[in-house]
Amino acid sequence: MEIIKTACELCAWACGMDVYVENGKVIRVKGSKENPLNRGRLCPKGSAAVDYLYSKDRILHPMKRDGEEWVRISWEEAIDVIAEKLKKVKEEFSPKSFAAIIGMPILLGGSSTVGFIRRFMDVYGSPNCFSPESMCYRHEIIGYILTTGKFSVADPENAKCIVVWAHNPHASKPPLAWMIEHAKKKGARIIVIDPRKTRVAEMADIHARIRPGSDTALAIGLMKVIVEKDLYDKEFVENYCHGFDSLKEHLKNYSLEEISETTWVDLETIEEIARSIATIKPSCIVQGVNALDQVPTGVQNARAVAMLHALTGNIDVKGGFVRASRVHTNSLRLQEMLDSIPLGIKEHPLFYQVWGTHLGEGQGMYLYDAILEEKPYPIKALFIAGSNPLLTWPNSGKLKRALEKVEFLVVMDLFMTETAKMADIFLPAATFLERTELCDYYSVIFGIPYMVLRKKVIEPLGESKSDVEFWLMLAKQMGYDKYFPWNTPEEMLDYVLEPTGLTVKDLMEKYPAGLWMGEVRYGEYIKRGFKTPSKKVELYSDTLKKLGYDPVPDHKEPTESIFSDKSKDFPLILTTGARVINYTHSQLRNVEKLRKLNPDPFVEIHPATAAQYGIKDGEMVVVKTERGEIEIKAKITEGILPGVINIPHGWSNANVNVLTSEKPGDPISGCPELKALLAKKE
Ligand SMILES: Nc1nc2c(c(=O)[nH]1)N[C@H]1C(S)=C(S)[C@@H](COP(=O)(O)OP(=O)(O)OC[C@H]3O[C@@H](n4cnc5c(=O)[nH]c(N)nc54)[C@H](O)[C@@H]3O)O[C@H]1N2
Ligand SMILES: Nc1nc2c(c(=O)[nH]1)N[C@H]1C(S)=C(S)[C@@H](COP(=O)(O)OP(=O)(O)OC[C@H]3O[C@@H](n4cnc5c(=O)[nH]c(N)nc54)[C@H](O)[C@@H]3O)O[C@H]1N2
Ligand code: SF4
Ligand SMILES: [Mo]
Repeated sequence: MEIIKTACELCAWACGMDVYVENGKVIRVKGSKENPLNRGRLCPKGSAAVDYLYSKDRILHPMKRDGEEWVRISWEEAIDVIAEKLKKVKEEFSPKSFAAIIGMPILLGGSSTVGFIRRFMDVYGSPNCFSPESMCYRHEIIGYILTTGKFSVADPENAKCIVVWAHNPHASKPPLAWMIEHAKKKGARIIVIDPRKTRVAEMADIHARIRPGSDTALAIGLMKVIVEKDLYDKEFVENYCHGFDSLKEHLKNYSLEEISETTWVDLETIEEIARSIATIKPSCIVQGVNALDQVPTGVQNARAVAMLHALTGNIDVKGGFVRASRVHTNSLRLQEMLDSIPLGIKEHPLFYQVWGTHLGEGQGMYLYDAILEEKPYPIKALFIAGSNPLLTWPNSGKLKRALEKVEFLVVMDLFMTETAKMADIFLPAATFLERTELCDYYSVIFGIPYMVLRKKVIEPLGESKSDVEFWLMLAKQMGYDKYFPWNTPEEMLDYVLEPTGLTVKDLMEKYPAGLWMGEVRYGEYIKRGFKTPSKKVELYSDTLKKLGYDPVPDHKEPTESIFSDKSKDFPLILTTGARVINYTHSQLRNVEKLRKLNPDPFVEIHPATAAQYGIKDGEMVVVKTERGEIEIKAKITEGILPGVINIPHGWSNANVNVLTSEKPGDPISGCPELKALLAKKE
């Protein structure tokens, strides 16, 4: 029996995984003790990796559509058909008429996997690459960069006061939950801001049960207390912040009473949170991965989080808001294509780049109309790899019409997903246990400067192939050899790794469990300042002002506000997508031991709201918004606020995205609103 060390990819965090292999078959998996993140633990999803790998539902050969039927084809035929079609689209329309949606598993393949697909598109001439970052995390990155010039993360492990804001790590980020539990044992104060009673809320010292979509108002309230009660770090603010006086003026526009009414958080709690983060040192705010993004103030919420760290003197200090150095590798992008603008960027330029830092992709919410209305130009060929947008992207009804209209749809996946069912060509993907890739993003998600090679622990099952292998084959067929001189994904990885002085062989043999690739540097700004135009933390943003956005975060009601007339017809606040531990988005419903833990989709309803409508626990109810309706099982729980309902995403039999809208909600980033909508019970 061989034990191969790799990194899990069943959700976003890359826990170290020991894989036990016997005669070319995976027998079991365990958490790697050496991994700095999970230190030997795995969550239920990671523990079920063997069932996932050998699922009977996997499709292990390419197929093409023939009317209503699927016909099995060879890889050669699939590549021929795809290459032919791509050449035609380019000749008859424009290279821009080819678009790709890459999903979470591709993003988690590391910078080289994403970079490789982007390189193909660069050579072909299309900038139109999209990912779930249109609605996740990117907005946080933009907000942090606009404020401090860099992307930082909270350091809860070393903090004495931890604010967990719109985040449910016990379901969504177990390694973080373990860190917070540890910090709590060491005496850290835990503050949770969430409308729902999550597990971390249950162990918290303060739980602010906020009205969904009103977080910017709360952030303003916290700043107001900190500034007006003289609790801020004067030395840091005087020397390292730009626009303090403007912020101070802005805060005068609000009263704490108004903020309390807007947020449903009482005055004492607002004051207590503000005092805690300002006076307990070090303190940090762990922002959730998407909930604060998916509102009209998505980027501004992240600005507010960064600003609160600055006002309280917690930037670049151990236990505060820190940045780990990143691994420097060769980029696979063609630099000359960076100026070619994808869809949605004319409308949201900061989504693409901030002060010359390219964040690199289109705003996917503009893809719907590009396909349906052919505006500003038609999209004729669409590739979807590692994503199930029919369940995970908003406004499924409209997206379905778009997928029906697009002339040529290729889907690469492990399973016949709802999205794959619409494809012209299906390509069978290999899982993370059947391919080699670089997992080089621990520093971005946890501030841990660590890198590990995710390894091919067994040969791909059937005819499945890794995504990179497919794009490499297609590149050769298209005659792009000059740009793709590599024969295998491993050769490409050696090129990417060059600046590190390491090779795939080194990572396999010398550092199988991974290695530290840098350090967390504290107080760097003292020597260098911040990488913003003012060289300071920008409490007031001239960049935003110039582009016509609010220079200082300002509260905006969700487009569908409970205080608007629409609430007469749709009186319930709907928040969507809260994670459960055993599933990742639309995945893993077919793994029996995970399904048993949570067999059905549900809508969480408070007992008082249920009583108002006469709904019993377990009863099927119809939930409706302006976009559509779904039938779903009621789960009555004190865990949600009265008047608010919560529906997880990713279920084909009760798809919450039938209810959501793809309309860009955040004017800066174009993020759609998925966290505060209005709904009714039919
Ligand atoms: N098991 C599992 N883990 C995952 C994933 C998964 O699908 N399954 N997905 C991964 C990905 S890609 C992501 S983005 C992360 C997301 O991980 P998280 O950021 O933790 O996301 P959620 O669970 O959607 O939301 C966290 C909390 O935000 C609260 N919330 C909802 N609306 C609001 C609001 O308006 N204000 C405030 N303050 N709180 C609100 C919800 O009640 C919920 O408890 O999880 C990652 N990890
Ligand atoms: N209403 C609502 N919708 C949401 C959210 C929400 O909070 N509310 N959250 C959003 C967020 S934050 C995110 S990140 C998105 C995620 O959206 P998606 O990225 O679409 O998420 P998944 O459902 O995980 O889809 C991944 C697909 O890739 C397949 N797959 C797995 N491994 C591989 C591989 O190696 N190669 C290939 N080619 N395929 C593979 C899986 O079988 C699965 O079908 O969902 C978003 N959708
Ligand atoms: S939290 Fe679970 S699914 Fe996510 S990487 Fe770790 S073990 Fe895998
Ligand atoms: Mo996400």
